[in-house]
Amino acid sequence: MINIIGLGYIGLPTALMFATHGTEVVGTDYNTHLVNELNAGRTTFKEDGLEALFEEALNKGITFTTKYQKTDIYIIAVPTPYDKRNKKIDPAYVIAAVENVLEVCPKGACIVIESTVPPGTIDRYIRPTIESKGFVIGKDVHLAHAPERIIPGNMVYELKYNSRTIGTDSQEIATRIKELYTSFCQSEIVTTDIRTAEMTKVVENTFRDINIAYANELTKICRREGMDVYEIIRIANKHPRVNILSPGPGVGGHCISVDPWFLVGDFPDLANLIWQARKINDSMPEFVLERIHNIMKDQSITDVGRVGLYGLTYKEDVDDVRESPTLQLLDCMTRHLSSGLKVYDPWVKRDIVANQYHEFDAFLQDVDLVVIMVAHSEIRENMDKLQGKVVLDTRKVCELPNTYRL
Ligand code: SAJ
Repeated sequence: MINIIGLGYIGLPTALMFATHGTEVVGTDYNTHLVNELNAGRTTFKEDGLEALFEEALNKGITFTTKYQKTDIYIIAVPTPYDKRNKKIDPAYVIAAVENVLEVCPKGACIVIESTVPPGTIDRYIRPTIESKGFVIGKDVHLAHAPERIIPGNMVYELKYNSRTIGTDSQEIATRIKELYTSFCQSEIVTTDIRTAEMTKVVENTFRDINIAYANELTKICRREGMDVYEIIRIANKHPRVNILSPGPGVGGHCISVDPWFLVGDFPDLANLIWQARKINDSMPEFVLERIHNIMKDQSITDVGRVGLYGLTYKEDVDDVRESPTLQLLDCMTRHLSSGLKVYDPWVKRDIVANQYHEFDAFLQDVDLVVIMVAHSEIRENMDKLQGKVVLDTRKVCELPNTYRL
């Protein structure tokens, strides 16, 4: 049996994957409401293929509780909240989870940390926590770091088919944990030491951030020169060794926009490119605002209340708004002491900003300029509803007349 601690975006699908591939699983979360929902047969967020996997896992006997279990393997996938002001994550939940495990685990148990943590966190916080409780690492308990790599929107597929990294202190534990993940992971599982696993995960997300920053910087250059950045990237990407990502209104989410700061924070004198990339991507919401301003002048739209932002989440077809470019843009407007933009997102049911709509048609009725911030399937499948509107399309999904690009 394994005990998965933390049943959020990563912990839940991972627990379900283990449960449907021959491992007995108990999922633990301190949130009673979430545990009750799962026990009542309801998933707690939307994700392609999750419902079916959940059904199958329930049939295979997965259970959910708020209590930590006595077992040999613990997988910790708790959140690592991010503090925007000092660009640091708070490892308190990971530390608390480890402490709770130590209260119940038998001798020789293995604690696998899946949560993404800044390089060095396990040495700096987790080992001292364990040792301060009188446990000897490598004898009483073992440690492993198996950072997740799945992309929201395609998690179920990627759990099976992405390669994984497992960091441990010994080959024996590496073999034991690798065998466990092999039950469902059909791709290569690389074993290494814990610090390398921590660093590799952050390096992967930083690489993507830098690539997107390149696309965004090209967008600004092409805008000034009156050139089509999308056409340039499309052609450049035909080169066998070039693969530039897509420009956009900014980089959001809890991963790509956060992880590079770990390197900037720890190596301020060395992480120059990484820092510049962050600055470029963080400047994009302001660039979108400038574009809105120019288009309003161009189209003689004088009332900012007739401008609508489509999309509040950090990317398409997910309900996660963490660090979303739209929220960054609204924040930027508030700092410029103006507001009044209308906002709508089919994936965000609760009110989180001013002037937020919950009906697509009502939103469209009240605006003349629609800014596509997120290319949810809803708008891609209903593009004809934007006929007659002025559109600023930051995602290159709209081909209607009167469409502006970044
Ligand atoms: N974005 C662009 N242009 C692009 C691609 C993305 O502007 O060409 C924007 C998105 O709109 C979004 C942000 O970047 O605002 C991040 O989205 P994403 O889809 O690139 O990545 P995430 O944050 O959903 O997931 C990433 C993935 N990491 C990599 O691909 C290296 C995923 O595999 C990780 O598991 C995840 O971070 C994580 O949890 O660390």
